[in-house]
Amino acid sequence: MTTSTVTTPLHATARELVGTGRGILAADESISTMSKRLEGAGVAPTGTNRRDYRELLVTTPGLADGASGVILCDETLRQSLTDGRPFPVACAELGILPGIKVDTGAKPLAGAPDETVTEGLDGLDDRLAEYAEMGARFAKWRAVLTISGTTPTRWAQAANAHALARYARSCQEAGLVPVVEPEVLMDGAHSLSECASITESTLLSVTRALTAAGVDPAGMVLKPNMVLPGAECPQQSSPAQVARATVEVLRCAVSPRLAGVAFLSGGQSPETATANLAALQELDVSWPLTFSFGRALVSPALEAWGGDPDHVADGQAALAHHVDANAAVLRDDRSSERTG
Ligand code: 5MM
Repeated sequence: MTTSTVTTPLHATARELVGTGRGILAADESISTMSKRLEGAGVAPTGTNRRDYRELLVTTPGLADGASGVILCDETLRQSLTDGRPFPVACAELGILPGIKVDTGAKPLAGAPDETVTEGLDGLDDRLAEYAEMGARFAKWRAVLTISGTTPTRWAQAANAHALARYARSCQEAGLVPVVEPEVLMDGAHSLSECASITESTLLSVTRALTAAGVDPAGMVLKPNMVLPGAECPQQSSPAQVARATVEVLRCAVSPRLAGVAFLSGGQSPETATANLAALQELDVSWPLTFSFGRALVSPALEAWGGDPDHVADGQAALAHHVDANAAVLRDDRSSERTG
């Protein structure tokens, strides 16, 4: 699977996700995370309200102009819009590739106090087959690494890389594009260079595991953190510094054949995430660099909606504003897609 240069349906889907001057909307919060966020906005955490909120997001007018795909969670993928269309069907009709989060969360890792390994491999092949049947075109799995005096340990990096690689290979065999998300959190007071060094060793470990698993880089998307100083670091960095540090790490740690890189926002404000994404476009790299933001896109929309049916349009306007702002800074690689 690794050496073919033939363009496959997986390559085409991956390029549609990341090579069309658009990005990915991450709306795959687990039931517990989404419930907490709804409660924070004064909305009751019911299945109906989670559904209404995701319907608001995916039916935002013009969303497909800036968003190539949307990541949903299992609950939403099985729900329907008020007009009766199942979410994956409606997304496809709206011009947005439906994706599905398939991990079952970060759980304590034996042998590594305070660290986690992301689980969800048990029964994964059967779930992927079902999701593909329901219309999902890509999948996502997130590993979480923390920077402290003692972490991440090599063991936590290796365990998470191994799981990401097994997940990615299973996705490709099921005909789904894997979005591989190893997130080094921005929590802490570490410097930009510490984040660079930890992100590099994390990505090298992921790349080695993907290669060992025979994952085709041209049929996958990498979803990493940008290289940033910790949120509590007194010395913050400019977008140009963040972009340079991020690209240096990517150049040494990931395959030049990746379909593309779609960054998570990781707790940055919407404005900072967009400014950093814009600075990244200025650098010469072999992959499209785009966004797969969650909070940096949806937080303003949730706040504007607040669970009030009369404010659906306000929520949609807030989402459209941030999706458009990010899409506007992207390079459009559609010409390379056409010439193949
Ligand atoms: C949307 O949040 C996703 C799911 O989180 P939980 O499973 O913990 O509820 C999360 O994986 C998200 O897709 C990424 O972290 C990117 O989101 P941000 O907000 O960092 O851009």
